[in-house]
Amino acid sequence: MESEQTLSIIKPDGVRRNLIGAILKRFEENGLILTAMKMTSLSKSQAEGFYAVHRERPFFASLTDYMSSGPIVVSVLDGYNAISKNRELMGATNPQDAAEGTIRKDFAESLEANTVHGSDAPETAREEIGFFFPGWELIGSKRS
Ligand code: IDP
Ligand code: MG
Repeated sequence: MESEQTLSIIKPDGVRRNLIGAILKRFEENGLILTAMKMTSLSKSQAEGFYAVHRERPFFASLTDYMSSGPIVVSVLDGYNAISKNRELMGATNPQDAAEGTIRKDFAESLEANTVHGSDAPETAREEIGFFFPGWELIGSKRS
């Protein structure tokens, strides 16, 4: 089975409410392997770059203000079907629609402050990992 990589972000609301450990535990308990990780923060213009795909959306200004409002924890998760596995653990974008037991159902504050980000496809995962991590910070297959 070929493993896949995805990018996870614990958003400012998650870090602010001391949820880093609780969220990382869910990844580990569900077989996703952390192969890069750091706490950092985004400037407004970095947040605009990261979410450029949403620049025409009405929530873009507010979303990028929020994403640059405090520290975030960024990780690379490795595993079989890691992209969809992570999306499954996260739950639906709107926490009101998220399934029981998902991160967003259990922790999200609102549709915007929904605690976690996860890449949605292999190409975006590659781009998003490259946005945050230079190659030498990626542990990859050396981890296990
Ligand atoms: P995703 O994070 O589940 O992939 P996207 O549609 O890619 O969802 O949206 C990116 C982020 O933008 C969401 O996680 C959420 O923080 C925010 N967002 C999405 N839709 C809305 C909205 O209608 N109002 C406010 N914020 C939104
Ligand atoms: Mg998305």
